[in-house]
Amino acid sequence: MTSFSDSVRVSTAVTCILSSLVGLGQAGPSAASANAQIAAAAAAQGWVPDGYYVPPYYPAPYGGWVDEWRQSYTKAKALVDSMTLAEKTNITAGTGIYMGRCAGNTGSALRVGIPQLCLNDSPAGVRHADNVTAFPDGITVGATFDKTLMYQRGVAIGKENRGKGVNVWLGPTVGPIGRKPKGGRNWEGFGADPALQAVGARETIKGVQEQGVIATIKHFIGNEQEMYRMYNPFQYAYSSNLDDRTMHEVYAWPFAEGIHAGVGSVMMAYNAVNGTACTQHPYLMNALLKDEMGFQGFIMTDWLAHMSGVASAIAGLDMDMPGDVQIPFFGNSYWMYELSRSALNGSVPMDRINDAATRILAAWYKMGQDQGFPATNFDTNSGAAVNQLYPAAWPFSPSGVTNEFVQVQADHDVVARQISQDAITLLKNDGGILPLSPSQHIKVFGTDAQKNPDGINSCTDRNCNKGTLGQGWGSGTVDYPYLDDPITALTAAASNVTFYNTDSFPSVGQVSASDVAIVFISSDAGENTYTVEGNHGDRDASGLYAWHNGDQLVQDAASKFSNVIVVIHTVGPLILENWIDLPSVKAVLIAHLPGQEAGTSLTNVLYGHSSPCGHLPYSITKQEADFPSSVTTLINSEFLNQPQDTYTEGLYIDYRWLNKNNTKPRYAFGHGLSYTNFTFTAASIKKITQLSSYPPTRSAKSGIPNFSQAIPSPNEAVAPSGFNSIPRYIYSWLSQGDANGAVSDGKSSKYAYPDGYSTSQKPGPRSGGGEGGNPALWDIAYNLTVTVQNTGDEFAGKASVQAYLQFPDNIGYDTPIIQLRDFEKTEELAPGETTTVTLTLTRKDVSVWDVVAQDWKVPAVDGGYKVWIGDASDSLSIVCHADTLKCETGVTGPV
Ligand SMILES: *[C@@H]1O[C@H](CO)[C@@H](O)[C@H](O)[C@H]1NC(C)=O
Ligand SMILES: *[C@@H]1O[C@H](CO)[C@@H](O)[C@H](O)[C@H]1NC(C)=O
Ligand SMILES: *[C@@H]1O[C@H](CO)[C@@H](O)[C@H](O)[C@H]1NC(C)=O
Ligand SMILES: *[C@@H]1O[C@H](CO)[C@@H](O)[C@H](O)[C@H]1NC(C)=O
Ligand SMILES: *[C@@H]1O[C@H](CO)[C@@H](O)[C@H](O)[C@H]1NC(C)=O
Ligand SMILES: *[C@@H]1O[C@H](CO)[C@@H](O)[C@H](O)[C@H]1NC(C)=O
Ligand SMILES: *[C@@H]1O[C@H](CO)[C@@H](O)[C@H](O)[C@H]1NC(C)=O
Ligand SMILES: *[C@@H]1O[C@H](CO)[C@@H](O)[C@H](O)[C@H]1NC(C)=O
Ligand SMILES: CC(=O)N[C@H]1CO[C@H](CO)[C@@H](O)[C@@H]1O
Repeated sequence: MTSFSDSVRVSTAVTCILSSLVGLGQAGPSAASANAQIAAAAAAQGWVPDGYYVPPYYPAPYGGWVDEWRQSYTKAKALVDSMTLAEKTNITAGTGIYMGRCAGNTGSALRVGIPQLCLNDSPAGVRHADNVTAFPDGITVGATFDKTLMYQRGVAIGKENRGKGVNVWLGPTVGPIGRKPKGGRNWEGFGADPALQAVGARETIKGVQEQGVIATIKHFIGNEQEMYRMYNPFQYAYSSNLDDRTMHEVYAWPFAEGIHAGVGSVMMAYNAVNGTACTQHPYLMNALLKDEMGFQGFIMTDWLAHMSGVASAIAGLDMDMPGDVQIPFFGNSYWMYELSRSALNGSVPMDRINDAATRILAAWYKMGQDQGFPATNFDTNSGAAVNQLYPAAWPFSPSGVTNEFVQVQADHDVVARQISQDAITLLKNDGGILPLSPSQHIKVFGTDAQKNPDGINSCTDRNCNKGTLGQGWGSGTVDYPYLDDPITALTAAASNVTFYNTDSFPSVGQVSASDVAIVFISSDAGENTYTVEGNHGDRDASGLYAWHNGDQLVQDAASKFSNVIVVIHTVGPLILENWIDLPSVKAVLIAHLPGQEAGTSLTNVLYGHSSPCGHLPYSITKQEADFPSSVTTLINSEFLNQPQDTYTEGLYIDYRWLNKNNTKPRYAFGHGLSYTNFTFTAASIKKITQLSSYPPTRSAKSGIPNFSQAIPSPNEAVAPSGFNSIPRYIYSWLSQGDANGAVSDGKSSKYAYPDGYSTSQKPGPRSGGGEGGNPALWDIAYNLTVTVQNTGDEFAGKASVQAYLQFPDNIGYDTPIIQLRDFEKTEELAPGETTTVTLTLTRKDVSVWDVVAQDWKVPAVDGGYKVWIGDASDSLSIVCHADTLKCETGVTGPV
């Protein structure tokens, strides 16, 4: 087992597979339909609560009717028209896990110039690669509330992926949105708010795709916890049950924004929604993504989440990743050769396959990948220069060059460090203890202050919490090129530092009143692939308390020192009540997940080279139970039944819930202190577009491709004679006998299509019409400006300006009291310096989803909307009125 044992990466991968294999299932065509039936059974069995159902929606809408994509579609369709059936089905699926250099590798169509496409994680950079940057995680980026930094990180991530030859980058993550504070992968995304996620996704996608790399917005949708997210033959994935309005106004909102930004691909989640697996969900793919949101790119599965052949194809799936059935390594697939069979037997209409192939190639053309795109030059399966090329073909894999060690970091450490620094969120600073002076004597406590002594990458996919916590764990990670840890930076910044590398409070001898203790604590989470210290991805064991007895460490330090500063590296909210009010706990900073730049970014803030300017991308409550049990409870497995995760809290996640329930958090969403003070004055609101109740009528789809329906000759699916295949590699070919047999199957029997199945293309819903939805939804309705001044006299700093919308009363819709709609970060303002910030509200921002009309409705045109402006959701001192177009300053906020 050389290739497996000499590579850390592959051995992890094996762990990953093993965990997905918790049981064994059969592969091949019978399994395909069996799985589809199983999924359908969930609803039929009555496991899904009353009222939740999957509306049929067929056929899969074609792409190609949006102007921005027209040229790419024309090229793509022309190419697809010249391809054989086996070429088309080769590019719509992967060749099998560990059957190529990247996390996913599509089949090629070299005859017509289409290479294999490399699909690779992670939302924070290039996973399993050398000479790359380990960028700060999404939650850290969200905490900057800085659109420019979000964009610049996207640019850098795009450049690194391009430099390594990654065609399709598997990010950004906006689902999970962060509904459950204990959810395992919330840190991959930008924070527990649809607008914050939407802006994070949009800016990231722009930055990445401008480099010619296809971005993938994921995971659609309802993957709000890690445990029981995946189907296996013994266990159903949980079903996220959510109503139409909650879907539109909360969970789909960031996806719509990403699609509006032109994202090239969408990844479907592992779990089910309303009882049906996302990867074969006709309403999610055909209705929401492709028709209503006008998505023009391609939809892929999450890894090993493919459940069925025909059912997933007609439900709108375009790409099966990494190509295998749920049990990999045997060379079995629901697509590839089975999709060729399904085409020949007539079960998957040929125009569906033409559309899927065209969507993939259109994205490829749109990013300019037909010209000068670098070939993949690294290998996620091995760090060696030469190794087995197809580890899953062991022991038959040929060897070859696996890594060329291309250096792609450039100066990306600069933006990475800036983000880590600007994310640092100062929660408390009693007596102005911060910033410190270099001459102060510092005692540092906690193993989180120093990098993992076993090696920064010693835990594969960061599946341990040892040393400085710079990233969560799982597929959302990047191997560190280095880790600038806090203790190194502190030692460099201060003249007298003593480090106690322990999480149990040590004997410290005599402490003087002026001594400062800095205590490092952490809380980790990640993907369900790994269990870390009893946490199964989600924080099910630790709950919302610091790991490694960190809360005790703080209390012990506070009993000895009168000046305690707490630095927290965390994936999300923690309960701080055990120590937050202790008089000696003077300052608390959340440094989030800083990636490789954990040290200097922190000391720059601690020593006042920069004022902290991060803001909380979630609320920190006093107790977990301040949220409803629907979000505090992690769904458990159910023997033989499908676990149900029903979103009874509806629109009311995070601060929306707390405000509705009049519960004061410890620190509100958006909170973050500075070393200086800012005033917000001279606010104004201007009406930009006169709205109507509903958006103007969408235009009809024009110029949609005329895809051929004709079933090709069976010969198009047969391998050329003498083709030398790699064992267990997944190909799109059938034997001549099977190909001929498929044609006769199609004549003698018919696939049992679901109710509501149809093959005639529809005009599309009234709420659609462009990428993301009706283009008028992005019309600017109101502009607001506010003057920001740094009124301090010592420190420069950046101000966060946040705009929260309050709908008018009596509109007939229950709406959250306030909802974040836009935000801006100022440049660094010197003491006394002033700037003007503009915020915008689009038509969509002032709309609710009308479930009856199935459209976005402005419930009170020119009505009494209030736009609250401030620097946190509970610090809103300006209100602007959409009806009178006047603003007031110095007011008391709404919550
Ligand atoms: C889930 O069921 C609700 C009905 O309660 C329906 O409105 C919604 O569209 C369904 N969502 C999906 C994605 O099927
Ligand atoms: C499918 O892709 C594989 C991998 O690149 C390649 O070997 C094979 O020839 C392709 N099949 C067709 C029909 O082009
Ligand atoms: C066509 O092939 C697919 C894939 O094997 C299978 O699921 C489907 O039932 C077949 N249809 C017919 C009519 O035989
Ligand atoms: C560092 O500070 C400690 C007190 O905290 C003091 O005892 C020690 O002498 C100092 N070391 C130096 C080199 O100044
Ligand atoms: C509000 O929160 C309190 C305290 O957690 C709880 O007892 C109460 O049931 C909540 N009210 C609502 C309407 O959810
Ligand atoms: C900011 O203003 C508040 C109240 O006006 C004041 O108490 C505080 O000291 C000021 N902080 C700074 C850093 O200037
Ligand atoms: C669409 O293609 C079919 C053949 O596949 C052809 O008969 C028909 O005229 C075409 N329609 C248009 C509008 O090009
Ligand atoms: C509204 O604000 C946007 C964003 O700053 C700006 O591009 C636009 O020109 C403004 N429109 C008007 C009429 O001021
Ligand atoms: C310039 C540079 O950092 N090169 C590194 C690329 O990755 C290899 C393998 O990790 C290192 O050995 C090189 O030092």
